[in-house]
Amino acid sequence: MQSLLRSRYPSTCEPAEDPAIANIVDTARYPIHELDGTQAAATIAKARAAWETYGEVSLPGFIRADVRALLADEVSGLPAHNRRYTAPYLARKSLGSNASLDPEHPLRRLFQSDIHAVAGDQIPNATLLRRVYDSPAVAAFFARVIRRGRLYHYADGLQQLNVMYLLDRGGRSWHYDGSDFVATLMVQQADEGGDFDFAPFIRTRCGGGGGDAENFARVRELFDGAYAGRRTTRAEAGTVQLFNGCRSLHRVRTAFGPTARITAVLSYDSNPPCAQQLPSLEANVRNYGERVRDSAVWLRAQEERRRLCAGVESPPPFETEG
Ligand SMILES: O=C(O)CCC(=O)C(=O)O
Repeated sequence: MQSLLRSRYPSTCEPAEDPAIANIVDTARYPIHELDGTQAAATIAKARAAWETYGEVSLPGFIRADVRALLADEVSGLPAHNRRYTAPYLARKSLGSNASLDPEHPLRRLFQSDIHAVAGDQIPNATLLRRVYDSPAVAAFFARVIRRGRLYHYADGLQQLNVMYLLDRGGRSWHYDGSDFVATLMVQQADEGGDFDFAPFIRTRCGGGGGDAENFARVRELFDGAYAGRRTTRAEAGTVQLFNGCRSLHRVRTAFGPTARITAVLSYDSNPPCAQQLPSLEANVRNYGERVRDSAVWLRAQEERRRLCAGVESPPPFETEG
């Protein structure tokens, strides 16, 4: 069983050359190995403009066309946890009971989700997907676009890299993410449907916290199909999307057909590993199933974190929002 935190911890994403990544990433289109060159400057400027306006950047053709089928093949059929639930878009305890609200209030609406999540420890090391996630050149490029000095791998081995399957009639309902930056890679698109809808910066701050910041009137418009700010994308395989999901409400529409919609979610953090806030055991059990509680995987990760972060005050675990 591989370590949850993986052996590179804590010096992940060190700026470094990674010429072999050109076998996977289309570096002619995205010159991630020459970030200070003229072509990279133009690519980064365009991406930054989208990031700042919409909290979203699509990078079509980021993965080379000749490796896409292999990449998909390597991450197809991995052991996954089926998350199937009906819930309001926000289920935060701090907002209190929804029962007394106006029946038309957005918190009273219920939405269905049906997705299959592969946790990071189930994704083999020898996959092209891992090469992309582990690449310091890729992380450095993303950091430039979103104006972070540096990005580190997320130190929770279950959440750092995920694969999500949407099978026929699967979908993911409206939700926010717990972090302000995630990179999603479209591995394989569904035959039909599977469009990504989002409402850029519809809430005023990450975490919301109820009250004015949630902008419930606008969310109600969104759910009624009357919100003018909604945007929709439908990525082709090989596209990377950078997304700020903690202020922008988003969903994946129902996918149809025998071809699974497969995305990979690559998680990074601006803080070094020992300063990162990691998910609680309960949050991981919800995301990846009871095996997390029952196996040695979680205990070993906690032990490793205690050892590596001895003497560093790490933030307490949190309950994920997404
Ligand atoms: O699969 C996608 O395109 C987006 C997934 C998503 O909503 C999320 O990771 O929060």
